[in-house]
Amino acid sequence: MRYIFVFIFLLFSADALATQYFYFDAEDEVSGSTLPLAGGEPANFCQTECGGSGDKGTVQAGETPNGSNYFQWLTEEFTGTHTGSNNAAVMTDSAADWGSQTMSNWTIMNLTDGSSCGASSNDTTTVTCTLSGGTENDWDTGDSYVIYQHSHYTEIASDTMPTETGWPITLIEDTTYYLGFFFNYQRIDSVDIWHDGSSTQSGDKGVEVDGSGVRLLFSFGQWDHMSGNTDHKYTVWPGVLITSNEGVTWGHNSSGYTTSNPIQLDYETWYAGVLEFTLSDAGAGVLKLYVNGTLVESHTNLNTSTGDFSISRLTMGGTMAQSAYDAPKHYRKFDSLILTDSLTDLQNLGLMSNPEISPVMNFNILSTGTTTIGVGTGSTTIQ
Ligand SMILES: [Ca+2]
Ligand SMILES: [Ca+2]
Ligand SMILES: [Ca+2]
Repeated sequence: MRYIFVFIFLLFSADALATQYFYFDAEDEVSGSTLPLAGGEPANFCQTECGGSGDKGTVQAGETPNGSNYFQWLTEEFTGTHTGSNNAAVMTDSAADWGSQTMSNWTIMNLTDGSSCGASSNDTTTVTCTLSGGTENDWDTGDSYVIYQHSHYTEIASDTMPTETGWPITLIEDTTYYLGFFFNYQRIDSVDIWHDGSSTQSGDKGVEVDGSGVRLLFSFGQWDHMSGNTDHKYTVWPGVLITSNEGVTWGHNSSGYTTSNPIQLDYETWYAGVLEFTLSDAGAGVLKLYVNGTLVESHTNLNTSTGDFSISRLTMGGTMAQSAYDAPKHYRKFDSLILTDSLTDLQNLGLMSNPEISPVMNFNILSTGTTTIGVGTGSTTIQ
């Protein structure tokens, strides 16, 4: 892996040099390994330890815009039949093996009855929740079910985990920062991950920059602030979620994209995503979203912070496909996750261009002059 934390601004001549606050490209991890936790690592991916559920993220080798490794989550989906008695409130599947899963809020659908609910508890073979919306709202012997994962909430460099060197990061008001990454959502058996069409909101929280006074989102799926997606497509959008500017999403407004014409993305395809932002509690904040270097959405004069400009973590995999929370099992791949103040870093990493057309084979081309700590063993020296 490569983790980079930078605390020192170096000055050569009159040039202020870039600061990479965090960078992870998975190159030094063993394929198949679980994303690292605290304990000898300068950063962690804190998932079930931080209230997340589902299988943990793993490093994988394969086709990626950056080097030969990427990291991914494989979400869960369970199907079967109720093997308990008729008119039961608790669903039982004696063939199930859910001992290691905590299904809090996971969606359970009784496909026979037409009812559904969010799980309140489960053990190895049973799930408890209160069915509604169906003909009987209970479980009869032989009723078929499907269970969808609610989230895979993951904190990167959580301040709740021990020995997290370098976090929280204190950012500077009115300074431009960039969160960038490659992403690729891969379906299984060509089953679309999110709903499409009109009025079928189906959105992920996505990747976030979080602190006590900051919460900025790069979200995925379909969102009712914009027109529904074309069949087999999804879209992305930025958002601000803080108390003084709560729950703000808008709609695409740049490069020909509009609320009625949102950018349409394909599954099984790598994209470069960038969230450009400045923090302000005086109405001077900026939030911009780019896909493959194309500005899709741009907003200014925002309150993007409550006045606390520190970033305590990046998060990934909050709620999926809300509000039905019914995303079928799928892969979600990422690479080159970076938080930087340098547009040059993004350009060098290929995060401002189309990775399917011009893949970046050189993954060690961050901008020069930085001081780094916490670089994983085996990493090539950063220039
Ligand atoms: Ca990589
Ligand atoms: Ca019944
Ligand atoms: Ca569809």
